[in-house]
Amino acid sequence: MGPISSKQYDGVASKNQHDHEEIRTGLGADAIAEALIDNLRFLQAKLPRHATRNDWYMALAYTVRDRMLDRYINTVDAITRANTAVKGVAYLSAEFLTGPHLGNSLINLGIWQAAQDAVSKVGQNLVDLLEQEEEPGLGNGGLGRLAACYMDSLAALNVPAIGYGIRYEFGIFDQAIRDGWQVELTDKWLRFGNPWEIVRSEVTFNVQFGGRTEHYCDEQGRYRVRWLPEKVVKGVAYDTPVPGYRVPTTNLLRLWKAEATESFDFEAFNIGDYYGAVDEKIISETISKVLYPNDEPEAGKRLRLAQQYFFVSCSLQDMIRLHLTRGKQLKEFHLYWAAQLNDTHPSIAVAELMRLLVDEHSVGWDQAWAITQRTCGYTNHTLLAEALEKWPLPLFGKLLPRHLEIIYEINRRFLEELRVRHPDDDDLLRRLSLIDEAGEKYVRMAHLASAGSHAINGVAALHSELLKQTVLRDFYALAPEKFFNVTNGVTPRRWIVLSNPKLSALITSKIGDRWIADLEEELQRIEPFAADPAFQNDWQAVKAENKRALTGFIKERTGVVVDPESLFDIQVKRLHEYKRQHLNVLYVITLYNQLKRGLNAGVTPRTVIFGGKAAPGYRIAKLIIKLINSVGTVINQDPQVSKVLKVVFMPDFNVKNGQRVYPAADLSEQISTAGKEASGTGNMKFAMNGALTIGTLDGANIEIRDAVGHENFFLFGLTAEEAAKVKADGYNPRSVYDANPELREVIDLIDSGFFSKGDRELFRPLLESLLNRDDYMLLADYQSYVDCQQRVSEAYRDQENWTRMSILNSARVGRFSSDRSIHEYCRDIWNVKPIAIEGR
Ligand code: F58
Repeated sequence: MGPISSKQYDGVASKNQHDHEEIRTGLGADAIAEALIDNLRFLQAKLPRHATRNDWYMALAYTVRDRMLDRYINTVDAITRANTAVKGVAYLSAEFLTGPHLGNSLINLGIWQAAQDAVSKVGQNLVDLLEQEEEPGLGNGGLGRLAACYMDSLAALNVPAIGYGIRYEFGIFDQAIRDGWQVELTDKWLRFGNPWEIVRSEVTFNVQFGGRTEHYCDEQGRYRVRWLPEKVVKGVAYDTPVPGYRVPTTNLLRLWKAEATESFDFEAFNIGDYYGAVDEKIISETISKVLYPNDEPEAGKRLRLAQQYFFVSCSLQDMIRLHLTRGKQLKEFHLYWAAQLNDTHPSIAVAELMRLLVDEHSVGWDQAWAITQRTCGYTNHTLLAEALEKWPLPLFGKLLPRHLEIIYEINRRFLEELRVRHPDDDDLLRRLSLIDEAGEKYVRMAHLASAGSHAINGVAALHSELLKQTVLRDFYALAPEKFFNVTNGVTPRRWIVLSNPKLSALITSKIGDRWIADLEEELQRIEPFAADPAFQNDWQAVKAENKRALTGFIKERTGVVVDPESLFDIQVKRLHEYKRQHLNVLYVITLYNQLKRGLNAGVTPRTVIFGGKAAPGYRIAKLIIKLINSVGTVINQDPQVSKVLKVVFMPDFNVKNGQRVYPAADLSEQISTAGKEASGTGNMKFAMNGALTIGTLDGANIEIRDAVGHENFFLFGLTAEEAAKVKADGYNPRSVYDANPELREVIDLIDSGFFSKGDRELFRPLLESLLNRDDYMLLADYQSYVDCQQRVSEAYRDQENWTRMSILNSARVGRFSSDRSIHEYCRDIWNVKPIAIEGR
């Protein structure tokens, strides 16, 4: 079939050259092109000549979705027909930060080229259509993105899985920068519809809230509890297929939308209260309205607890329904389902599964508890004390009265057992209790998750160790066999193949393309080329090309013109004091001062790029953004230094922008205070794309450094242990300031109002916090960081050696593929095996 002119199709239904099925499932360019026209006509009611670019994007999305749904059906069929028990994973997460679906789906289905050809047959361009997609920002940062990488890897490894979460109507806010300050704009991602999901109007569950409980004896004389809720909300399933890379398996991301059980309260309506009748609907629907944009939880947000319970209850009811429709018994529930709790946000699952089993399905308490523990696993993502979720008891009891009773009962039995083992240790009991009774009473969600799970894991080796020594120390002493480490990973499909096609082609030209499905084993095969001049040249050319592309993007989004030949020094991540973006700023000002003093002979030109959102209520984080922009304005406009130093803040860092950023980096900033960053995952994305890291011994940095070789990593700063010791010995940041003239000059320059048009008040809160408390020990690490940056500058001047190190970084970080992480979860925690599916 030749190229299809849109004229040929105008006014004519697509000819039946292929049978209907081929249009919906065919993977060749012709079938795809026909499907585009077909979808445009029958799903979108448009003629090609009237179609906008967005219409074509939608047509392509529907076309791709059809192919994935076909595979999904085969996956389900394989599971239901298997003659042995097939255990599936339920990944419970309040956040899934998937990023745009189109490009990733084309790669995983293996139809990129065919789609490109089909799209050009209809006179469109694939790159333009990819640009159209509005990303679902249903997560805050690393935790939500990790869930998305894990969904990709589960499918790639043929592990049956459902990702369960919330279909927020508004995801993480869009960030704009006005006058250097962050401004938040609502994320209206569903504005033009979402072609990737299908609504399952028949898959709905009721979720109860509030009210009271009644205890009674049933006909058989058994003690029972009835929950008489004040309110019932309906959860409706919205499914997005998740295709595995070049395998038949296609899993589901099932997100719940909240709806009112009755759209009208007819009683209110009948007595003429029209608005009152609609009110109820509005209250119900607020549950899935908006993602909380906080980077740390705040106690006391009733709606957030309601969101958590809402999606967990729908998900567990759904799992039980699937289990029973497959004809299985509830006593074997844990043999068919592994439920992973992505942090404590879904930890109410422990109490809810108990409630469903005991109250709704009449399973005895002990058996229900055994099932619950065997089903659940808990992943912790933070050690920050302020980030550990706890709910004020009165709030909890009012919203979930039955669950509070269940938690009391779990706690009573738990403490009883403990008392037998440790009869005289009341303090231990107080520390382990699911209820914090020190002052105002709270339900401790990490304790509920730990008690109710058979496995507890941290997300990097250091983090898992610190977990055992600090926040979960008592739980570790009690049951050390429950503790695991699973170091995070990221999917190479999105973070190399999709975002860095040129590097992918170069790697494939040397070692074939097996690395995409087996990064850990295969990627190291490029190592022998690290010192090969021709390969180095090609490697450099790819990086240069990616940097030029980012240069254009920066110009478009910020107006700043940067030098693509300078060292691209990048820090992109959520804004948080522990991540220390302001330490980076202190260095930038140090460099500026050096340049002003005329120390620019042989300088390495640098472009320092920042990106990341601050929680809307986090004042100091927002002030750091303002500081970055203020420093940038002064430096970028200073003719004496701006040729060799530029500072840019890229607004609205998200998945889509990440895909442009990681491939263009020379230097990856991973500079958190040691002991504070649980793992980090951006660090892995940078290294895979050939950036060298400047970093502390924190989170997965430690493992990355061990993997790439210590000589290929720029290390600085105190270790977690040293930092703890310095603090314990009475850390005094002001004495560091007093003793270091270069640091003093930097702080004094900010203090003088030099970057704030003479306003000496603006940055005072930041400086005061640094000089008086410095909780995150920036001043303690300052000199070590500056010295290390100096080593970076020198190293970059030897381009041949830098390129060799860059290649070695990529070659040696294969183990940070999320495929490896998922393999470990399957083996150590879930006891889940891949399924065999016949098919494409
Ligand atoms: C992040 N946590 C960790 N939390 O900070 C990071 O080190 C780790 O690599 C990543 O998880 C994946 O394990 C994180 O992103 C959140 O975004 C939560 C959102 C909801 C409120 C509490 C924080």
